[in-house]
Amino acid sequence: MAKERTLIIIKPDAFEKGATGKILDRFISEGFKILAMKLFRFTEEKAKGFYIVHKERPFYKELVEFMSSGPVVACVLEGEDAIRRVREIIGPTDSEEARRIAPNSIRALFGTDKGKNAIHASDSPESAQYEISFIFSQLEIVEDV
Ligand code: 3AN
Repeated sequence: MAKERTLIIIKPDAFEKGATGKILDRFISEGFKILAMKLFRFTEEKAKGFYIVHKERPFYKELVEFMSSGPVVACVLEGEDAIRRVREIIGPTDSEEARRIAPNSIRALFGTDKGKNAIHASDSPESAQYEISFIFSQLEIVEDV
């Protein structure tokens, strides 16, 4: 399996509860390299653009409002099979389900429900590419960590 890059976003709920350091530490201890990192707050417009694939979903408005409700921390992570492995570490979308079936996952440990679920991670190579370039410029990604 080749090295892959993926994007994570520590969502406003996890940032507010002070979980950022613990979440970053988890990915570092699982062997991922952080190639880029940014603390910022989405405007509603930017959150809409980031989540454009979900624009027809019933929860789109709620998702956009939540993601722009406070600061977030976004990172580019690199590692073998990173997209699949990071999705496994974050757990299922619904944090309550995560507590039942993946109790050590990040959403089980730090999320609340389906909406306030602590963390986003890219779900395919296409979405990783779109999401990384949505948030980071080439100069902000370190190539030789
Ligand atoms: P995931 O983030 O696990 O890939 P998706 O792609 O189904 O989940 O949904 C994208 C985001 O939309 C989720 N991270 C979650 O925050 C939000 N979301 C999904 N389902 C709901 C829902 N029923 N109510 C509110 N927000 C939701």
